[in-house]
Amino acid sequence: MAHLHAFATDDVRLQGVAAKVLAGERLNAADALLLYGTADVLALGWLANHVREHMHGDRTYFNVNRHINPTNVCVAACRLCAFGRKKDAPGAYTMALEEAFSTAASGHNEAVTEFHIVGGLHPDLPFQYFLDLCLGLKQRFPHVHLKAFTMVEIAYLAKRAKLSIRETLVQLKAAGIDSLPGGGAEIFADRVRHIICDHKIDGDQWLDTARTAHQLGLKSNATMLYGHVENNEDRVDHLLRLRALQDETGGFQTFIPLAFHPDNTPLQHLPKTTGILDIKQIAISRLVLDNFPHIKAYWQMLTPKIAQISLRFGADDIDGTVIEEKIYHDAGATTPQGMRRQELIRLIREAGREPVERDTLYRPVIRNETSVTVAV
Ligand code: V47
Repeated sequence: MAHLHAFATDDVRLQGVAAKVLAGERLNAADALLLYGTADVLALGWLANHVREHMHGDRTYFNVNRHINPTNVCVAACRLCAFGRKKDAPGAYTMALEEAFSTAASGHNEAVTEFHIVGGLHPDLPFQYFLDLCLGLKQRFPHVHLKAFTMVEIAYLAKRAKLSIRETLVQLKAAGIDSLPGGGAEIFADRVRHIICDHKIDGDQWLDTARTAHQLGLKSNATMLYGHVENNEDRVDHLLRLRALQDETGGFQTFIPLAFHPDNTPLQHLPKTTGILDIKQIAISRLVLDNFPHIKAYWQMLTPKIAQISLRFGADDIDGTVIEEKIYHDAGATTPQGMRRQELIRLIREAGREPVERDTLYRPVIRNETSVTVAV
């Protein structure tokens, strides 16, 4: 009850939602829409922070990871994307396996604990390439977690290999993948999907693929791309569909709202997201997704400054060192392509939080001069 007294808002409509949050009750679609509609971001942030501190205290997670994008060749021509290229287009690339292994090695001196591997839907690369990629990485870097391939890539590989989604995931798991990233979810609503990513699997297929991964014991993340042609109803629908699947499987670890970067995409006429929308989206995600353990403020997308502020508006994770980000930089992001461990720690400390280096499964990583161990 002490908290009830601390909560204050000029927006009387928020009081009902606040009472629910403080009582630990689940929010519904109408509540979520009301949160999008409020101008009282401090009250919204206060509530999200209340939930965040209840779940995690001051603990704020980051990891030391490296992104590997094996190819930007992609059969889909998503209007949201500036990364994908047709096979013969200028700038198209596909890494030979040895190239992917040396790319992986080039971040290894920071003792990365995770490779984040996503790429285009390449029309010719055989399924075996992806199995060999995972096997080769595991052989060379046995302690590094492979967070690899979005649900969209999994569905495409399955189609090309003429395998079920389940069998595709079983074989990739045997080859070394440990979990899946959250990309490709975009906005589930068909109307929006037709505009921004017409050739991708639809929302239900994305959710079905995630369900299958979770059933096989693979954790995954989930994302939502916001700030383009979607409306608040589409955002709420997206969040509620994720929450429903999480009730069923418990397989999601982290939700990552991704701010749309329009530059160099066919949607470049659209304005960029604003700081207020970014902060609100973090807070609403924390409040609506009550069954997601973590909300990530991905600094690459949000900028380090907004990501840092997010740590007091509901986010408990700031992603990692990244090293060589390509997808948003092709779309005009001006953030650095990577960040040192010490810099991430400074951002977190200055937000009054306690930095916790984690592995991909959120186990604390303990470092000393000569070795890295994961506390279990
Ligand atoms: O699905 C593509 C997005 C996603 C643009 O799981 C764009 O830990 C903004 O999912 N502007 C891939 N966004 C990245 C991703 C991700 C990132 C960090 C961490 C994790 C995780 C996952 O990037 C795509 C799409 O939604 N994207 N183009 C663009 N122009």
